[in-house]
Amino acid sequence: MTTEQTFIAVKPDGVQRGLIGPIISRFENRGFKLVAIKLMTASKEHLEKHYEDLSSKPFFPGLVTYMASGPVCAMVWEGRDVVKTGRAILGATNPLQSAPGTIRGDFAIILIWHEQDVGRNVCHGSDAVDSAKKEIALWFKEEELQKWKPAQFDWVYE
Ligand code: YYY
Ligand code: MG
Repeated sequence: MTTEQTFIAVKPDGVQRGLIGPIISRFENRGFKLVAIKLMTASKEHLEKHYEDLSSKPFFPGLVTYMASGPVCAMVWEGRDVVKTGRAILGATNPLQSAPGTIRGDFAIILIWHEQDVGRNVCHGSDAVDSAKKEIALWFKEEELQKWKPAQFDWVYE
């Protein structure tokens, strides 16, 4: 049995638009297990750590300010290949390129009068197992991660 985990966060635009429920459903529908969840307004320092790999990018200050502008719904999901599958469920970074059927492809708004709206892409997901571990440790304490076996487990996994 795998214990791979990924960090998923509904961004401030997703929380404001009432998309926490639909986003949780997409992960539940694939049989993934929710092991931690909280609503949190993160500090800029916290978000600078979260996005530290992007610190040299021109959009970094705006990204951090935006992510700190309201509550985000931080979650940890567990299951086989959940990091890669989570990215597939999420869709491409740029809403213009995210395919229908993905979270971003279905929910991210394309603002035609705006040059740059990549940042308002509704939801974050870790891009690799290592970054998932780092992000989970940044957002959650070990004791906040629940250990439980869903009743559907034996129906989802052979
Ligand atoms: O992992 P993912 O969120 O799909 O993209 P990243 O390349 O890690 O960038 C993080 C975040 O930064 C992205 O979700 C939106 C924002 N962003 C941006 O505002 N402008 C860009 N040109 C690229 C990314
Ligand atoms: Mg990323």
